[in-house]
Amino acid sequence: MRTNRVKRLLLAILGAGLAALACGFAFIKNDSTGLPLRWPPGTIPVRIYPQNSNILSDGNTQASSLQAALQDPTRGWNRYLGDAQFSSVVLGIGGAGIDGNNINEVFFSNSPYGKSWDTNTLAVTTAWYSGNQRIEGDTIFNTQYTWDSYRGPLRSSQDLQRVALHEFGHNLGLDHPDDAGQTVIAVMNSHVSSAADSIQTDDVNGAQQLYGPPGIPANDNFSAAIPIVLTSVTTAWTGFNTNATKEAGEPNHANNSGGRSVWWKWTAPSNGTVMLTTQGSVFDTTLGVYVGSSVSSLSLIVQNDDVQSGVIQYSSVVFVATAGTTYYFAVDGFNEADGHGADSGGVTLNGSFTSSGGTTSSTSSITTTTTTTIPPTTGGGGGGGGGAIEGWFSGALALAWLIRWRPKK
Ligand SMILES: [Ca+2]
Ligand SMILES: [Ca+2]
Ligand SMILES: [Ca+2]
Ligand SMILES: [Zn+2]
Repeated sequence: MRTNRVKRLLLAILGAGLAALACGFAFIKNDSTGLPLRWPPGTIPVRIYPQNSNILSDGNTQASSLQAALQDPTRGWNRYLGDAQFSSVVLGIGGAGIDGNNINEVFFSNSPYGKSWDTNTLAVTTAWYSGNQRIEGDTIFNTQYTWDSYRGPLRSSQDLQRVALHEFGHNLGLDHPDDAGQTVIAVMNSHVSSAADSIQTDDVNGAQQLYGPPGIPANDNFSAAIPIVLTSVTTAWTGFNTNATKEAGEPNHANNSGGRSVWWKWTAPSNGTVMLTTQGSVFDTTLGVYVGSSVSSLSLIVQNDDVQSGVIQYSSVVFVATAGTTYYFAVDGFNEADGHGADSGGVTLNGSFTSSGGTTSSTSSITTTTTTTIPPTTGGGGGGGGGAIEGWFSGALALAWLIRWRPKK
């Protein structure tokens, strides 16, 4: 479901970063749905306005260093993204962007959109979104700092490419893992550091939850459903529906056209009750449970779109299983018919099974139950904790921006 256009501001802060162990990328989320924001599949256009054309320490210009952070085949974000790619053009030196014009612009300024820079802020990225979808992200670099381009330990001048990797990660929808209570080495941590001069594993994992890894998932087709074991213990299976497809004859799941379904299959070890949810998936899912031997001749057992319509957008079903019967579980993304197809990204499917003891299929009839409504135990998004968003709004600049952080239609 779409809601109002909203903007947030993300800051890159100058200072020493923390490096330790753990895992946990974080996302910029839609507060209403608890789900991450991301660009729709396809091209993410970016306009770059360099400050100058000087040759920097690593041989780059500002323009080529910024472009490398977006799309260099060994250093940029693009190589990790399964269904979206930055595409940049370099425009006039000294040019500036416009806030709220639905165009992604990268430029340098001593007063970003008329505001004063907060102390120690290197750069900002705006985060306009609508529903769960990013619609604009401008990145502005602080001209009060001297910008160079280099790897390794931090120097007195700032490493443009390192800060750009961070800011463009915000553009993709990533938040600060350290602000979310995580202790990982990541270019997305809130402070620039010597520990991460390039995209790190945690950064990649976060980006791929949103945009998937390159390629098509192995369980795209019904016939390639991944067999799973579910006895009595609550179990979770993960994957991606990025670049998945809808097959000819495939039913709509939860009465939505979808279009990026992935499949699992499970044979009931005994009679009993199964509960499935897609909680932890990073997008608005649909879920269907079927029996049948081909994708075009399935019998529906139970299906669900949202636990709470438009608010808690993961899916949850309960059904009574018969010993020896094979059930097919389809997870698809909700399709808003906005031209972007079904939502996609990291999928989590959780299952629990309560055996009623019988192992004899004394009846061939299948009992269905209605879907359940389960209160969320978290915001519903994967990775990272909540509460980080307010962390961006410290200091004078942030307060100024906070006033501008308004729904706009
Ligand atoms: Ca803009
Ligand atoms: Ca499929
Ligand atoms: Ca849903
Ligand atoms: Zn940041």
